[in-house]
Amino acid sequence: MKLVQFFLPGKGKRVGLVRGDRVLDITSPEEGVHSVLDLVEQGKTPSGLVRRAEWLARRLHRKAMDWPALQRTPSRRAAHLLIPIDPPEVWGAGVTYKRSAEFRDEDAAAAQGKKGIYDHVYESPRPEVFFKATAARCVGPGAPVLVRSDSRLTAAEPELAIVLGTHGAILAFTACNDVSAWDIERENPLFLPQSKIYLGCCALGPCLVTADEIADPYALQIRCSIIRGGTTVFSESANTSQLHRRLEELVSWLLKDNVIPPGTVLSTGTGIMVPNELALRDGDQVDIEIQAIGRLSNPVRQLKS
Ligand code: DO4
Ligand code: MG
Repeated sequence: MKLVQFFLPGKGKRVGLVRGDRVLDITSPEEGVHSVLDLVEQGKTPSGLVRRAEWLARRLHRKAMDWPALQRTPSRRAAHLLIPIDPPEVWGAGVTYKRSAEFRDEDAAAAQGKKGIYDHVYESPRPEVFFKATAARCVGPGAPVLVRSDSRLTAAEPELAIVLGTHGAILAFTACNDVSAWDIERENPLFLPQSKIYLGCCALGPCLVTADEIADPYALQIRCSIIRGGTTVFSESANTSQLHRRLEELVSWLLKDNVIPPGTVLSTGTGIMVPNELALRDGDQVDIEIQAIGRLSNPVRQLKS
């Protein structure tokens, strides 16, 4: 099952169930369903979430929306997609692909003469798990991801993300752009939170795909493209088969002596490293396409100091 949130002029945020090319509006204030997060909190488990959404779709006979038509640039005047969940917390896992460890170690060596911290994390039983964002710092499809005013080298990090329920159950999947200020991270590892957490640092979407629909989460193709002035200047892919950790392993480290609210998103790390020369610029567009999930597309804006 695919779940979305969309904006409807005059009505605001709606909850949608995608069926083929149609989107059923399953918003139900009477049932306490104003958002996908409400549905996640009520559903609790993957099957509970699917049952709850199906039940609402049967009960409410509303006119369906056109799925392709919702995928347009956000505007107050037209229906469009919103972030598929307003996550109370977003966490990131890091250095979960060999490519990420190698690339970051080469750059750390060039910047500080130190090599090996990323390789250590890649091999270590303990994964890198970091706090990434709250709903207010995240954007949905078509909304701008931001480059910090004090960064000159911010990169897209295309990642598979999971949505967690109570006790860390994997409820659904989505695409995440873990936008990161690499120059700040590289200057000193202690600056990582400033590289990762700021306004517009995270994009999620276009939809949530419930866990029952992803037969093998370790066999998903991920492609990232950067479009500049109408030309695709970067396009590369990775596959979640290259993910060095099991999803349950990442979740169990996140939950170790930690409490996370239902609807928390955990992004699983990037296997695609964009070359430094293609640091994000104002006006770029980043497309992240994940098999079985769809395409998350966002423009880029550089914040001015
Ligand atoms: O340690 C830096 C961040 C790692 C990360 O975000 C990733 O590998 O995706
Ligand atoms: Mg990342």
